[in-house]
Amino acid sequence: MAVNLTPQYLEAEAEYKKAQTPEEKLGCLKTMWALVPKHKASEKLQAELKSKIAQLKDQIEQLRAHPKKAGISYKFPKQGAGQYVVVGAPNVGKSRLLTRLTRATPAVAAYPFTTHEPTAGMMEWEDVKVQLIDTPPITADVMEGWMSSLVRAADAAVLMVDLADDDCIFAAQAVIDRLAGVKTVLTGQPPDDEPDAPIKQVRTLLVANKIDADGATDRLEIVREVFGPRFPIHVISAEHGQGLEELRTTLYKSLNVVRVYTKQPGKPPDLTSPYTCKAGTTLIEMAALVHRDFAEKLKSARLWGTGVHDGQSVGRDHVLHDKDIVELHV
Ligand SMILES: Nc1nc2c(ncn2[C@@H]2O[C@H](COP(=O)(O)OP(=O)(O)OP(=O)(O)O)[C@@H](O)[C@H]2O)c(=O)[nH]1
Ligand SMILES: [Mg+2]
Repeated sequence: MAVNLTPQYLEAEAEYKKAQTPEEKLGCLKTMWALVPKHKASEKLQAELKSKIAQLKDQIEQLRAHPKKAGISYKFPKQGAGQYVVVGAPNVGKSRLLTRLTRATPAVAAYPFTTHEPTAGMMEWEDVKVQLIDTPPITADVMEGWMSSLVRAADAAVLMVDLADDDCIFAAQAVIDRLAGVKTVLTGQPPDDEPDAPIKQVRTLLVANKIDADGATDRLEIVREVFGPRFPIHVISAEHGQGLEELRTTLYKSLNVVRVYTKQPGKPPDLTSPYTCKAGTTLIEMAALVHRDFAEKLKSARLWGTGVHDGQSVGRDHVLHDKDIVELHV
């Protein structure tokens, strides 16, 4: 059944797309709501309009109640081995993922636009922690102004896709496009970091969620076809747990960091809390993480781990590997 939208509706929609302020947008949406044919074929469109109207009313109310919040931005100091920002269309399961992998408790609900503010949580993996940030949804029409800086500041992103949704490809592409519009490009394999580049490329893992849903395997095939060449894809059911333990490992490993343990001379190593450094970190760079004076004062170091004899003396430029144990002498 076709929706059969009237020319008046299409005109109102064109105005909506041009609208700049939340008030203008709300005005257009109300006109569209009045003009949308109310029958079975347009139910999905009606639901979308309703949720956009509710979201905008909310936004306008918040701006009125907290006028200073207009220029709001969120900063999450990095903690643990690295920071992922979780982005996606409405209702894809971003908040559910946080509740499954961390102790954070963002609201989860069966309707879109549940999350309005970011929430951070720490995910445990073996003896390290990785920081995850849940965010509000992004659509072609709606994206919080502070989202781009949050995404740019993260070490990497998770782009979540809803395998229960027939429109999941378009919804995910809208997220990619909106962020690209503010010079934040989600990419599977970014080039080496160029801190001053105007366009920021953010390493991204695509997480296809709700594999338990009816028809999910068919949609996954299309997701792989469209996005497979651009992003690594990991399949889960956040609700039921499928693929979550593997996801923990993938999230840690994709950060491309190594764990290094320290030991005092004559004592056993401290295996409880490793330092995490970028792969390729040298001994002297790691020593500076332990104490800023160590970079200057370091006289020698012994190492237990990959490619050395136990307790071998190593130089300042020795590159460290995962699970190396170092004894720093100052
Ligand atoms: N069947 C199924 N449902 C899921 C899965 N993950 C999440 N859901 C459901 O999807 C709905 C949306 O989940 P949320 O975590 O609130 O989604 P969100 O992406 O945070 O939504 P917004 O905050 O609106 O952007 C909830 O009803 C969840 O219970 C899943 O793996 N399978
Ligand atoms: Mg949410």
